[in-house]
Amino acid sequence: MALLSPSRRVRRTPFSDGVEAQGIKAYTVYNRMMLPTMFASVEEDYYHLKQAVQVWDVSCERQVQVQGSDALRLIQILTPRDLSKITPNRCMYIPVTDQNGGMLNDPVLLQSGPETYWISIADSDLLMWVNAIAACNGFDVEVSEPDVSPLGVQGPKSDDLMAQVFGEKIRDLRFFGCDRFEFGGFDFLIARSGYSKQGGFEIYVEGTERGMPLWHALFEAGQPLDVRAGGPNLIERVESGLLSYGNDMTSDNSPLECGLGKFVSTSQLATCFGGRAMREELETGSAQMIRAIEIDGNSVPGCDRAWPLHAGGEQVGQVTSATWSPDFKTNVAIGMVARAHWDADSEITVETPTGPRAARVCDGFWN
Ligand code: THG
Repeated sequence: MALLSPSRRVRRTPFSDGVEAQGIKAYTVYNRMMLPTMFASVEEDYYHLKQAVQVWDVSCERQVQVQGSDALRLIQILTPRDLSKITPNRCMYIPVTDQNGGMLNDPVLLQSGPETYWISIADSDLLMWVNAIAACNGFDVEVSEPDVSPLGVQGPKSDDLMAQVFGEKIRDLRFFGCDRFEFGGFDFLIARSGYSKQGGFEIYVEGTERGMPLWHALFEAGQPLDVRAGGPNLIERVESGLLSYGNDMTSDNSPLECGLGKFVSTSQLATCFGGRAMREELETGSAQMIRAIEIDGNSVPGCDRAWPLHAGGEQVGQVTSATWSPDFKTNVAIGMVARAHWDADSEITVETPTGPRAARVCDGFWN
C-alpha cells in the first residue's frame, strides 16, 4: 500500500499530534477525516485490546447536531426506531433509512442538552440529508457539525482508567448510558459505548483545545495499566459482528437485512422515510440477511471488494469483511446470505481473489 498524501481535505483531529507521537502505522479515511487503524500490528493491537486498555481517536465519528423545538420530531422521521424513550442519560443505536428503506447510516443518537441532539455518524454524508430535509419542510431547527470529537477508551481495564481520571462514579454508568463527568474544570459528556465488545467508554470532547490535555491525562494515569493508543480493530470487530457502513451494508440494504430488525418499530413505519418498503419486507420476509461466516483454510487476504458466495452453481450472497482470527483459529467473516442458505451450518463456497474456499454459516458471532 502506498502512503496517504497529506492535505487539508483529509482532516486531522484534535488528537493527531498524540497519535503520531504514539507511532501510528496506518490510517483509513472516514467522514473525510483520519482514523487510526494500526499501531504495532493489527494482531498485536488485537491481543492488547482484549487484555488491557486502549485510547482511540474516533474523532471521525462526527456529530450531526440538530437543535431547536422541532429537533426530535425531525430525527424521528429519519429512523424506524421509536425514540420516545430518549433522555439525556441514554444513547440509542439508530438505523437511518432513505425513502426506499435503504440504509443511509447507522449512527448512535444522544441528547446533549435541552432541544439538542447529536447524531454520531458512521461513514456517509448525513449532514446534507438532515439539513435538506429540515430546510425543505420548514422544521424549526439548526443543523450543524459542531467542534465535538469522540475519544474512545476501550478494553477490559477501561473502567479502572476512567475512574482515575473522571472519578469512581463513572463505574456506575450502564451500557449505552451517558452522563457528564468533570475533568480539568469541564464536564465532559461520556457514554458507556464504543466500537468493540471489550467494554469501554466514549468521551465527547467539546472544543479542539480540550483534546490533548485529556489525551495526556489518560496516558499518564494509564501507565500502570499498560495503556496504549489503538483504534477500531478489524479482527475484534468481525469476531464481534459490529457492522461497518460502506463495507457490510450500503443504501442497497434495509435495516432488516442488516439484522437490525429489533430497531424497526412498526409504530413508526407510517411516518418515517422508507416505512412502506420496510412494512412490505416485514410481510414478505427478507430476501437476504447479515450472517457470521467461517471460511476454511489459512489466512485470507484483505477483503477490499465483495467476495461472491456460491452454492449449487448460483450466487447466494457475498462476504464483505473477513480476517484470520488468532483466538478462534479460523477465518471469521461478515456477509449477506440469501434466505435459502442463511441457516446455521449451511455449506457455501466463497470466491476469494486467491481462489475458492469452503465456508459455512455460523449460528452467531464469536465475541
Ligand atoms: N460510537 C459512536 N459513534 C459511532 C460509532 C460508535 N458512529 C459510527 C459507528 N460507530 C456507527 N456504528 C455502530 C455500530 C455498532 C454499534 C454502535 C455504532 C454498537 N452496537 C452494539 C452491538 O451491536 O452489540 C449495541 C447496539 C445496541 O444494542 O444498542 O455499539 O461506536 N459514538
